[in-house]
Amino acid sequence: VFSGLAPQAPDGLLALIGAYRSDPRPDKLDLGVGVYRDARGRTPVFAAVKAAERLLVEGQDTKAYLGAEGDVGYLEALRPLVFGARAQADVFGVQTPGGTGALRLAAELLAAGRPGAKLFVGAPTWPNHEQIFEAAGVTLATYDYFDAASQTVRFEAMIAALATAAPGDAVLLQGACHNPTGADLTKDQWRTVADLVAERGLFPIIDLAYQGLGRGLEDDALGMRLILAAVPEALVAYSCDKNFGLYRERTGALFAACDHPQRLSKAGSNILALARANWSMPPDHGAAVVRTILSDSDLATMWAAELETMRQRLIDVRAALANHGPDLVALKDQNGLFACLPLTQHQVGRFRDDHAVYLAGSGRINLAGLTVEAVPDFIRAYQTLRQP
Ligand code: PLP
Ligand code: TYF
Repeated sequence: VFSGLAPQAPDGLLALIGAYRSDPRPDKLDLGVGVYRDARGRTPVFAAVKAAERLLVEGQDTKAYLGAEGDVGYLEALRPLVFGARAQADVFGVQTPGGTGALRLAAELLAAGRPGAKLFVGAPTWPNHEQIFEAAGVTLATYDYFDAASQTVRFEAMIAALATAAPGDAVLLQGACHNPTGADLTKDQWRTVADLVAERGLFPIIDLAYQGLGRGLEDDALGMRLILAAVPEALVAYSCDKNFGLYRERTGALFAACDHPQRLSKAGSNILALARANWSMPPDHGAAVVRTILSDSDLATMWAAELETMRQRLIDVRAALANHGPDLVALKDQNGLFACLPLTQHQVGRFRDDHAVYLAGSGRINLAGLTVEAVPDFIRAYQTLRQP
């Protein structure tokens, strides 16, 4: 068996962790993998998470199995956060190992429910999107999304590409804090996409992995809610790994929304069957932490304040970049951890070799790796590299 396998390249983003760690230069900057960092470069456990964990250590009286749907209280607690005031009877949820697990289930459900359908993904998008959907046998197509030179969403090209989709094709949309570009759709653009998706009978899959890190908890859900309001059925792949700082606890959820009860129940039973065939039951801890926080108003307030501090820090770094770099002004209107700089692979290599700045090969930077104080030096290096 093993000799029949082709060698596979390691994950380019995760490989940056090791490369950065083994660099001895003291002033090195890690702008690679998308984890939040505070101004001291740390990714601390939220105080609200620590408090919830203490409650769990004391109060949890069994480790017996839950069902394939995972922690039902967690799913109930997430619903108002994700869907707001929408009537929630028409949403089915299952806990998943991270947003990644949710995307994998979404991919398998799409392949099972609509064999041969194409999925339109943005160019660029998170590289794992392509791998996850292809691994489940889904055929991919792309829509243009972003132009790095002008730092703008290529909205007309996006709409033109989606207008070529056949009825029944699927489209993957990132709800907020677009990875890798930071460039989100405006409310009007979301409306236009919602109309188009509804009119052409496309099936939306929305990836919401950064709620609360962009414009705020409510605003970051707005685009997704506009899409859901426009279509008869959709999937939402959700992650709590960034907005609760739970990363390695692998805490996510897949939600299916449908205005037709029998169809929703069929989707739900298939999602549970796919979950059983993948991991049987999801890991408990992260979801238990989120449930504990969201069902305790003091802990929920504490969590929201911590998240808001993170969001503000990202805004401050964006403002500093926009102030110091004339060609980076657009970054202050973008959201979340990421921005995509117009750099070649060669320039990314020189950033690392000459300046000890680590970023993804695509030119993506994680803004949380910067401080406001480090911005002028960063911009100087960036401008040196960009000189012809
Ligand atoms: N979707 C996007 C756009 C992401 O950037 C990530 C990041 O990890 C995920 C999904 C998956 O999140 P998780 O770590 O919860 O699997
Ligand atoms: O894009 C990022 O950096 C985050 C973290 O295989 C990540 O989404 C990166 C690579 C990966 C899993 C998560």
